[in-house]
Amino acid sequence: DILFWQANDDSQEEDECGIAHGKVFSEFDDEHLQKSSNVIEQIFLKADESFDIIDTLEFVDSLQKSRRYNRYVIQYAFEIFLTHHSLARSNKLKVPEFTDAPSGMDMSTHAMVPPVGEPEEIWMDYWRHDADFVDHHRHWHRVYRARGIPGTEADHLDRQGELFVYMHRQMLARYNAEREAWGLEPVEPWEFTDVDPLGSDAGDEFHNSDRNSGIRPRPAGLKWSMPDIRQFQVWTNNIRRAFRENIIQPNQGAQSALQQIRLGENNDLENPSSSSANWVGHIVEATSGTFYDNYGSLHNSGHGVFGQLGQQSGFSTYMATTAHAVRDHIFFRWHKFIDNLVEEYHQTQKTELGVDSPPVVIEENDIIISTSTHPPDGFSDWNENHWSNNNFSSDLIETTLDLPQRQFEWGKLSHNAFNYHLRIRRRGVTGQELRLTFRIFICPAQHANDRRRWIEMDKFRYILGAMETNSIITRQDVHSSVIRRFPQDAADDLEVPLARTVSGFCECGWPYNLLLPRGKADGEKYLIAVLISDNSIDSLRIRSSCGSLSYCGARDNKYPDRRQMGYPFATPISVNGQEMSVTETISSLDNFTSSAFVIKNTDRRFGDKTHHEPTSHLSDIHTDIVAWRSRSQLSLRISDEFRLSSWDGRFRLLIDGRQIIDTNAFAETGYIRLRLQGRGQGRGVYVITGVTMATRQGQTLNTSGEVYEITFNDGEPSATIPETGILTDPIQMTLIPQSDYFLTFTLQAPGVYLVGNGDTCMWRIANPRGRALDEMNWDVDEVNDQITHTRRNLYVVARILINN
Ligand SMILES: [Cu+2]
Repeated sequence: DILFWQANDDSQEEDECGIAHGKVFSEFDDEHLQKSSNVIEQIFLKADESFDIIDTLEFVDSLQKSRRYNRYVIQYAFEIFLTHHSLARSNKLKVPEFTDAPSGMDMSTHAMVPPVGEPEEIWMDYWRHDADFVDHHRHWHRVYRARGIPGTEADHLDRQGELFVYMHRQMLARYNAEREAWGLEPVEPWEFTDVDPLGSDAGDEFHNSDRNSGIRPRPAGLKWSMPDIRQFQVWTNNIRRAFRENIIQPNQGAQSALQQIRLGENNDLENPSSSSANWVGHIVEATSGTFYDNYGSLHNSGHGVFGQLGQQSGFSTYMATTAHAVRDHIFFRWHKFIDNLVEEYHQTQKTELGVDSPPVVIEENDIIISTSTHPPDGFSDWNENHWSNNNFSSDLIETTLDLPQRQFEWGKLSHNAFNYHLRIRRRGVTGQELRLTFRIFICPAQHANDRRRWIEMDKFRYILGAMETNSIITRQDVHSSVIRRFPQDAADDLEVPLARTVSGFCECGWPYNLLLPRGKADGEKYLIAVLISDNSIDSLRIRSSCGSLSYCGARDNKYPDRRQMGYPFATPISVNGQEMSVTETISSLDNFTSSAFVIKNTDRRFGDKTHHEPTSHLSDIHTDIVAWRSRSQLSLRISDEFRLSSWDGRFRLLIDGRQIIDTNAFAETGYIRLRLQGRGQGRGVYVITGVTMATRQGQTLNTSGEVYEITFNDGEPSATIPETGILTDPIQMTLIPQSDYFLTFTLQAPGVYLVGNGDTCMWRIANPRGRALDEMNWDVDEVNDQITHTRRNLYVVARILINN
């Protein structure tokens, strides 16, 4: 209950930690972070003192009900407690997942258009809004909280700065792979003076949910303020100077222990937490406040600027919170800027691959990616000192893009289960056990020489016995080190003796369903690369049996891989001192190889319409417009009051066919009537004109077939609609269940408030599960008189569409 508690208080009064009650708490806001620390400490203190979980929960509950603190702060602090405190872990408490199924609004109210014609940014929405992906990012920031965890000494976890950079860099690699499959350009870095023409909108289902109150769509076309731009330029220049001079300056007057940090000096594998890569991450994210004077809080503050763009006080956009930031395409542009900045430093470094190689050989024919759990016949045939057969190829791996499965999703990508079959042979004589680290990556084939396009897929330890000359290894996708693993899959993992269950970090990791990029409808060529390194140097030891080793480390442990994160692609590569491209490196090393395979996607979201251009048959009025674009101008939460839409013009309202259950009544009478209701500006009436109704054309935003003109008061083409609502003249048409309709009209009032009634029908903007509002209790009898037996039969989930 604590995490879902609604204060029903959106007041802008300050609470005791100085954040207004109705305000969305932002982990990217340095002030908010510091203020939340006090609440986190109170909860940790209570848990430490009582060591009683019930006491602690009651304490949090009373703290929340006392309303001394902003509810989001309490919820955030409580999540930190669940993630990090041993009392929560030993009681197997964890942050619950939001697993609600999508409501009936999903696709149709999101007004999705099939991906045809020129690629559009919105085609990627299924990926950005994937609930498991959103959770991954949110949970990572709970585990790796900037400003540290009470009871631990440092203000950050082991190698947090480095992991921050690496985890987000991998998100970008995957994002670009996904974009490319749609024909979209790779993500552009944000520049401070840019203006985003698109904005961002998570849709009605998201914004109608009480859970997201306080969060608003990000408007298009807004600029950063000049003071912000100047401030960010100063910070960026100071960071560049630190890279150039190899010195990071702490704040003036920092404790004496904090000297300036010399970059480029501490890159030895014995002490990776003091590596330059880690320090660079710390100052860019601003994990700790120690360097704030010179470098600010570059990454976090950027989130803050986007979070406040065009918002009234008390509201913010997705970017303000780690729980939702990835929904906004601007997140990736911002992170591309951050990543490019860090890359400026990485460019000055080298990763030497000619040394430390274990004496093993793996070649192109020794890697298969396959849907079968067994390697093909002959794969293991061995002839004294070499493999007998080399004619193997990988299977075609299929992905599917389907309808949404969880709340706020726009689609769901998944892939066939697959396995890696690998074979290695020893170079030289037997007699010594070899401890090896396998690292598996994929990359769109055409980008093989762009280090930052390689996607980590797996990393595991393997021991080649002292007398073994060769070995076959099969590894399942569900055991991947990057994913958040399903507990039931831990048991048969190769590494079970090395794993241990540490709750708390189990929720951390890349979602399994997104392990593979989508690929193209007609197949897309990828490379899979395997690098085998020396585990006695890497020290890949203990791992959590469920959380992701690559992204979450292991609780209470050092990060379990001493190599620079992203190894071997973290920096430019050299082999025996000579700089080489990725493909040159692969062909020059025995312990590094690649092989091709194909990913092919089926899009099931639009039935067979995916590959057809929509015929532009639409538009009863605007024949020059080929499609309607959805806008959520009315997606403001309207659960308990009227809200101003601030729009006028021509609109289109969807009548969702799945909500039309029983049309016997229509068939009997042969006509329908619509009831229109709402409130004009200043609680007045509003005027509506040019009203038509027609069948929706497939899943498009167009209409087809007969257009029914709708009149009022015995033939008037327009109507003045009072707050109490009016009915249209009878319309001679029959509604067919499962068939969608559009009501199209011109709204002449500049701004109108709309609200509906849960029981009957008509204009409805609120939550489709229905919440009748007392003050709006319609005269049901009157409605029943007019539209016999239609209660609950016709149900309009309103998505107002505006032409564009
Ligand atoms: Cu992040």
